[in-house]
Amino acid sequence: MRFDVITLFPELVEAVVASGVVGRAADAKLIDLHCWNPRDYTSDRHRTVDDRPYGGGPGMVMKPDCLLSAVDDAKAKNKELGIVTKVIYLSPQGKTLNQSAAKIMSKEEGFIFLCGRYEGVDERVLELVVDEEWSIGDYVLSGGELGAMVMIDTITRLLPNVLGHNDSAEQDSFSAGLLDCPHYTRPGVFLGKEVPKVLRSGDHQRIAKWRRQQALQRTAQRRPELLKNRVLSEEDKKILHDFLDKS
Ligand code: 9D3
Repeated sequence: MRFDVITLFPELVEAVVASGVVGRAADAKLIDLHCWNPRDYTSDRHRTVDDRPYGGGPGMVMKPDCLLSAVDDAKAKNKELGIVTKVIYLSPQGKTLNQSAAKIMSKEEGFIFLCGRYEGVDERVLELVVDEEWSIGDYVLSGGELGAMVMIDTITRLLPNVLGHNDSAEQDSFSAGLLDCPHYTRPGVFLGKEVPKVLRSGDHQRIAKWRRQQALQRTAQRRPELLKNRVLSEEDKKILHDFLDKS
């Protein structure tokens, strides 16, 4: 999977491949990240990337010319590589990212992420080159970079061979859409608080059932909307009803 990112802050975005799961995926050449800085496509003495908005008002708008040149270079590179990539604009006006959207995106060959700063980018750039607009949630960020990094992280985790064998890829699909169960490690007693006995019973069937129960309970309690459109197995229904009856 190839990720091209159009950004005024390449060092910020490159941090996403500096460590952890995504870093190892980059080391293993499972992903390839390239940043393109619109400032490198300016030709004036001050390397100006923004200008005042037509119609007045506060803030600045990213100029269209240098942005378009950067996107065109990224596109040309991908064409040379024989890779088909959509241009995604990260913005609060976009569709909100979720796990099922990320799963669909993980089947693509790559993406060109366009990150805005200031009040945003000149609308004509969006009309000319942007295929899709995505947000990462309903809160205000200072620019698109964190959005691009979130998308790179979540898409990368879904690629074949990125997560280890035991890691959650398979487990995730089983419990997809549910909150996680509690986790414990040694010591067995910490500050007087004991690890639930069932986890130390060695009875793997009981442990699996307990974890499922915890996941269902916590989801019902904290994020009931996640269960709304979900088809529950008879086993899950029984676990949930037992819990709801008691509470
Ligand atoms: C306070 C400025 N706002 C005036 C109404 C508009 C605004 C402009 C630019 C708000 C945020 C931004 C920068 N945000 C992003 O580039 C962004 C973003 C976000 O803010 N929230 C969630 N997802 C994303 S993806 C890109």
